[in-house]
Amino acid sequence: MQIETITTHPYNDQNPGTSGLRKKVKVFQQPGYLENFVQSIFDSLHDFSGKTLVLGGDGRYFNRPAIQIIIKMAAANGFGKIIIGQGGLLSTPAASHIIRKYNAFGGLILSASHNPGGPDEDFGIKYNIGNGGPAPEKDTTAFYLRSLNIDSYKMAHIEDIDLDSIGTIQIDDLSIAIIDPVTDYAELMQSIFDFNLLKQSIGSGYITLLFDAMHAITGPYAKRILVDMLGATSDSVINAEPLEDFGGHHPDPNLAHAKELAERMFGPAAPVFGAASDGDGDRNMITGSNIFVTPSDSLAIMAANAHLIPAYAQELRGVARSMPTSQAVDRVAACYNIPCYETPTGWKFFGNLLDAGKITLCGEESFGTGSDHVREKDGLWAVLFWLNLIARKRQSVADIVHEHWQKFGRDIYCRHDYEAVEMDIANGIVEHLRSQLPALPGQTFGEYTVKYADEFSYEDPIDGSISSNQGIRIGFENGSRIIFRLSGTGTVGATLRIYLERFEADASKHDQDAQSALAELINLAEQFCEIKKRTGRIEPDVVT
Ligand code: VG1
Ligand code: CO
Repeated sequence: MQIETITTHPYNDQNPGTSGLRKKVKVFQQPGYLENFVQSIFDSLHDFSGKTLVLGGDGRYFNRPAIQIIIKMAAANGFGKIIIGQGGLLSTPAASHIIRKYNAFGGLILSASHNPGGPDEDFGIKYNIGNGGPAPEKDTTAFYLRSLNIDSYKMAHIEDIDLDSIGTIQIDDLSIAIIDPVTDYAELMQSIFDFNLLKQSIGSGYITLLFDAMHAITGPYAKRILVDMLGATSDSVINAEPLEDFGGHHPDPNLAHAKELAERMFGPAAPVFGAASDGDGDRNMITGSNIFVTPSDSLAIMAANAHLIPAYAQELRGVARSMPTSQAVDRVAACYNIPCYETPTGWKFFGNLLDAGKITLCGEESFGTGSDHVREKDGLWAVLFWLNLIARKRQSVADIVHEHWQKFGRDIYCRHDYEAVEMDIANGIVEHLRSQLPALPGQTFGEYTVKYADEFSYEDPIDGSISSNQGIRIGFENGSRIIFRLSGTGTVGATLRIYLERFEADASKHDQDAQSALAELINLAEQFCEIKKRTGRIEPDVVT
């Protein structure tokens, strides 16, 4: 195999964010841009000669050309085997599983997740380590530092690979396996959930369901598992064909973007269960007939009922949530007397806790839930978890949620996102918030007295690493919280996220609409951060 070393010039903006490097496709198409970043990753890793790399993406625009480039680079850098999903497709949780199952050295996942796709939209790439999870911060920092002074990358002279034919291709010492992207993952799901019970419940018509794949990666997975294996009708999966531009929509599973699903779930004759997943298949939105389940509640409900799921019946070791996720799961952990960890935003912070066996379930408010079965959040897993619960409990989604609130109280919750805010204004808001923190504790605003006001910093309990500046928190004596964070996944300007939460113990008040129940906190948040005043906007772009 002939290997060429190609001279390059560094780019100064290849610092991975919350989940890999995300930029506009046009940025990735600059000469050497993708190559620099991939070579920076390989240069920062050690001892992978002859080992296996897993490779796949969510099928968005630029997925295929990027895969052809990465194959040539992985070959030139000495990998012995590359496992690729047919068509260049692998959902993020499936990639995580395949890395683990085949003892790969690591994997490259090509996705910008819920961000839109197409020639003028977003592309992304992230590296996952041998445990199947996102590279920890020490690695992503190393990739970035290397990218700042890289001067060459390596490419092997091989033909483009046929990504659509399953089978193994041998080129000198390199073997390239094109595998079915769904089979291994479907087997894993079968080992976790009660598929016989699910088949009965769906086959008998007790559970009717609707799954919106949003023209993204979960289409083939949902069809195989929900339709072929569990017997759901074929029209139960909508927007099932992965498209390079996701049909021109944001593959973001929330009520605003999964419109058709939302209309049907809140319309007459709604199915029992409805769900959607995102671009790369790691997020989930859970709904039932006329009810939306917040991701924070979903995590808490899963933890409270995990004993009903075959894989978790024996033991729930502990749980974890990202800092801005509501405290609903904390109440379950306290009741069950198991540990509950609070981590910064981003799945990479759960990896050590999962590897060390400290936690079984974890989740984020951003439509992400998962368990120790892989090292990523997992959209279809969450769907199957809920279906299994409905089948076991013989209750509707609404009944499951209300019963949970009755037992544990309700953490009324919402998130407001202000997108594409000018960088200077966003930085000004953060500075302004920071400057108020020392004086806030003890101050009273209406029914809210500030208990603490700080910037979240996390010390990893396993490796002792410290991650600071992970969001500004203002906590009140009554347990309510307002949190401010700048997003680490956007590609235009800055996105300010405001997370609001208030606990309600009184069951007679559980049916309130979150926006009205949180109105006073929403006003307070504006008083603290002045986003409307400073940008002239009148409302958030997205409310979830
Ligand atoms: C967002 C979410 C975060 C999630 C991340 C990746 O990050 O808030 O909880 O882990 O996206 O999810 P940020 O920095 O924009 O708030 V995915 O499905 O985009 O891989
Ligand atoms: Co995602």
